[in-house]
Amino acid sequence: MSELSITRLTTSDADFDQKLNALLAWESVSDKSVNKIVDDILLDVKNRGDEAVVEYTNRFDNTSVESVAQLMLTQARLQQALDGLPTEQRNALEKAAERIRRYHDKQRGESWSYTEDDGTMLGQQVTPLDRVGLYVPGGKAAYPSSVLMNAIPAKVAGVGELIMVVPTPNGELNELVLAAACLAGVDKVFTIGGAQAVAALAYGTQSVPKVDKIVGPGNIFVATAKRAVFGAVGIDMIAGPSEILVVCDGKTDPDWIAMDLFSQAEHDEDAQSILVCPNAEYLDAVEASISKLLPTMERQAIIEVSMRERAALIHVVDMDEAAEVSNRIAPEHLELSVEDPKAMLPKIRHAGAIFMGRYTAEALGDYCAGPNHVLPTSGTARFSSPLGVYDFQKRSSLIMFSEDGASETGKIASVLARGESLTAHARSAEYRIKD
Ligand code: HSO
Ligand code: ZN
Repeated sequence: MSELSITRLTTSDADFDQKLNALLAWESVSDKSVNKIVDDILLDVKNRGDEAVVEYTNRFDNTSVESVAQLMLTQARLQQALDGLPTEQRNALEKAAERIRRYHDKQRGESWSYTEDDGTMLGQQVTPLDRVGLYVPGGKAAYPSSVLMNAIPAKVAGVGELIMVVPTPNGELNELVLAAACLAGVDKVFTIGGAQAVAALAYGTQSVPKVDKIVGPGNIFVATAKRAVFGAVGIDMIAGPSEILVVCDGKTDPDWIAMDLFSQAEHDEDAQSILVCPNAEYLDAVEASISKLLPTMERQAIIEVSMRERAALIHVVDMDEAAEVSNRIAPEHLELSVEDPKAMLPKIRHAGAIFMGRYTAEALGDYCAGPNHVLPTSGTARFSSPLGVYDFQKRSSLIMFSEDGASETGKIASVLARGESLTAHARSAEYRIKD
């Protein structure tokens, strides 16, 4: 048993709001020296292409290659990784991929149009992005599940070419990551990472094709590089540390809840796990489970820091107040560990993913439930959504006027254009007005 004191908050405390704000405060570190290093690398790769990519890769990943060609993996190599997996792992990866694909199939945006009485047609055409770059981190945060979660929606959207980059420190490849890339249908893989990989994708080099959008998580160098190339290419959201908020009615096995809190805490010392409950004794019971289970955890050191620095047990008056607190936090993952989660759902307005009922462990969502595990963090669920097929598609407006439609609607345009003193606009519309 190891005693771990976890922050306790009570909504009835006069300073609850301030305490909650302090608990949630998390600034992504933006470091001037990192900005400078990244800017230099971006410019160098932009100017010198492959040559710079090779130099940075040899320096940062401790390799000794002579060309980018040596940093490219063939489809046969990806297939070999998949074929080499133990059967149990291969089956699990295949089942997860199947479930993720099935869910994302529903998200495909469809083109539409309508025709007005005079024959004018208006609509929206949905098209996939031509080429997308997927960044996969090396080392500690190399998650094959994230390869599936990023690559499958891109392929479902119909992206023409999906290019994955993954650093291989000391030349070591992660077989599970390659197997996931094979299953998800990644088209090309370069074993490069860091800001140099982001630059290669954003600007293109002699060997690395220029992409239209870069997705996937990375360390501070990667995140800074992605921010810097935004505009030249699209990027996905810049993810903060993982978070979980459990809202519980006090009737779920406390060990289950303790482990659910650990499941996100084990990602990172900065991860945040919060439990909200109207029953104070239940909060004590979960705290006891936390102390009991902590020594059994392989990642005890990370979990301990995360729980000590960023976790909280929040006592609320009732479940309505629990929902209010949840909406204020707008968590990445929300577990509704209650008897009737469907009844509670209408009260929930902001959350990246909502895990409903006592049996729905958030961990299933991380791997194989089907929905995406790339979710808005740090309260951004107030205005953004999970990664999805729609992030790999774009929409073009369609406008086709009939002769009669051009004449009638042209009169409106003409008046408005003259109001703006834009005569060419007005006359362009007026040419098409019938006498
Ligand atoms: N919970 C993480 C995703 C992940 N979990 C990957 C395990 N592997 C961010 O939502
Ligand atoms: Zn996770």
